[in-house]
Amino acid sequence: QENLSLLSPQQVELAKMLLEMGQTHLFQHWSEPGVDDDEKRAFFDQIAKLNSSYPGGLSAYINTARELLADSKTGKNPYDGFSPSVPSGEVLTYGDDNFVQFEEAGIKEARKAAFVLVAGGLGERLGYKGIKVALPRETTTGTCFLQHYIESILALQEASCSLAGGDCQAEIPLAIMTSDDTHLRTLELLQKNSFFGMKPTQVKLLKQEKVVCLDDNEAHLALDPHNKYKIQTKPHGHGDVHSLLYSSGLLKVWHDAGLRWVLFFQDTNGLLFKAIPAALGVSATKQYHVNSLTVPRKAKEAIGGITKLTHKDGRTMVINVEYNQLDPLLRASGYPDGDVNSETGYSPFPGNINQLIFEIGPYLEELTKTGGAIKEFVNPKYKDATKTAFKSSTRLECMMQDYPKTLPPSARVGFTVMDAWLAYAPVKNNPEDAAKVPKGNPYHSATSGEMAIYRSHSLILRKAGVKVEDPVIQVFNGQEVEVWSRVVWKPKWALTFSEVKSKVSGNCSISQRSTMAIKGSNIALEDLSLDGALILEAVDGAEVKVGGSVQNKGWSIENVDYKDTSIPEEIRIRGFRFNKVEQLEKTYTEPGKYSLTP
Ligand code: UGB
Repeated sequence: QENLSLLSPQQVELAKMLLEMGQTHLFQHWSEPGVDDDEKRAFFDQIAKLNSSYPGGLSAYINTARELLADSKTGKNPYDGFSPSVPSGEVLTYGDDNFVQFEEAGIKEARKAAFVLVAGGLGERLGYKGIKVALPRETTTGTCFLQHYIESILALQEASCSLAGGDCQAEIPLAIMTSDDTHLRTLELLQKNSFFGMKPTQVKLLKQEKVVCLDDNEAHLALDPHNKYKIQTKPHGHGDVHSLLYSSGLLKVWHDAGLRWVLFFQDTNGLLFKAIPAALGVSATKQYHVNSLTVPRKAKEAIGGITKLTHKDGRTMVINVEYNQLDPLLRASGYPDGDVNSETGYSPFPGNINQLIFEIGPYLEELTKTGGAIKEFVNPKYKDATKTAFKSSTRLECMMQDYPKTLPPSARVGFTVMDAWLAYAPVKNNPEDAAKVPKGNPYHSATSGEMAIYRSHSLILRKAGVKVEDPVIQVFNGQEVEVWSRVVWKPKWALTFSEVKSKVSGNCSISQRSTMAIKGSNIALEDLSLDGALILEAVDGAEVKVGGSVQNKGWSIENVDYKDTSIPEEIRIRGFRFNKVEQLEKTYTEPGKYSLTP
């Protein structure tokens, strides 16, 4: 009470709210006025920030927490009354006519799209000390994830504009959700590299705030163990992206500028942009309000399963059921074996890769009603079976893919299934945990993430008629992987299957031990036989035709151990590095027509 005189009228209001919400304990240890006054003001600055960054404020947070904690204590199943079944979606086969048509439709729509990268996570499972978007997507060129994403968006922009007759001024916006853990380093990475070719005004960073921690089932806010004038906070999850897009006004700006789609993606999926054109084409053709990109999922794989849920009262929804909930849900609903593979070798429930495409109009309309709040959950670790005390403080969490949970049945929610080799290669697990993944399930490691890039490029070239030799099996950091020819190309060389086909002709072949990096847009391969390493770079305006036999000692692959700290972390987490013995390297710096036939 005596301390109230320190506070501004707004701070007094916040203090009253906390007392009304049963949070008296926060003030019990406060010293008399005149002592720790700065700390007390800082406490209210923090409260004000926490209050304004949560839709509905702290009182809404505490009320929701009490409800969810009570449900958790009684063991209430969040899927009570719902029974799961396998949904049907748009299943695409890479390279067939249907796929090519969707790709073309997607490229056409791309100039009306905005991209949102969620990159606020620390990547605890990976354990890498830097930010994940700064990791090389592959080490043949060393291009990091963020650079690759930006170059892909710029290539889409150009392809979409040239399809529109070349007279369009579209600049596809990119928003990046960061957190205190990643914000500065993400900004620095962009600034140091001139935004990787994007206009700085095209990129917006939205920082998510953490949410308050809770000490018990009554939702008493937890104090920081090291500072009695500070509330302990923890990340709220990637679901924050919706409230941030709304509260920042960015979604409205995009809507008012005539944009039609918003595409969400995660920090480390190096294959994603291979799947974007077709997936966007599906959204546009089927007029989906929500389209979620999926891949066949191995049972128990740590990705959610897209599931049709039918309630006893007749309601249905198609939604992601998180990996730790799918098995118990199935067991409780007449599938005694739970989450198991079917005769296809995969779970019947397609895997969520958190690549979501929303139509902006209906999305903005919905957020205007909800303020961007989405369904949350709580996951307290109890001390014992009485569920009365926690081992450590807990907090509410939310996931971006839960957005459709509150949509009316009239919303058009669909999903698109693509091959995992084309669309999904995340880097989430550290080498030790990856090596323990059950045989046959994907490792989701830096090793598998990079090898998947080479496999995907090799398979695409095969589809386009190039003879790419079979892979060999090798073990890196305890993980058995297929090693294909190390083929990579910049997004501006080709985004779609039609583009790849238009740049490859005659009899081309690539041996397994080969490396090929294409870093220019106008490089055509004609009757090329490659056995070694070939690195090609060309400025826009240089038209290069490459053919004949290229043979050299090439780049060999050396094993490295993830525990060997003399090797940079970015490399040793892969378990291999390249020994660049010999290569043919050509750089074309002037516009003009060239032919390379060694
Ligand atoms: N992220 C944030 O931006 N902020 C946060 O507070 C937390 C994360 P994880 P997760 O595709 O493999 C998801 O930790 O949550 C960003 C889906 O829920 O890598 O365990 C973070 O930077 C799951 O259904 O993944 O699992 C990263 O970019 C499945 O689809 C992204 O959010 C799985 O991803 C994901 O965070 C998958």
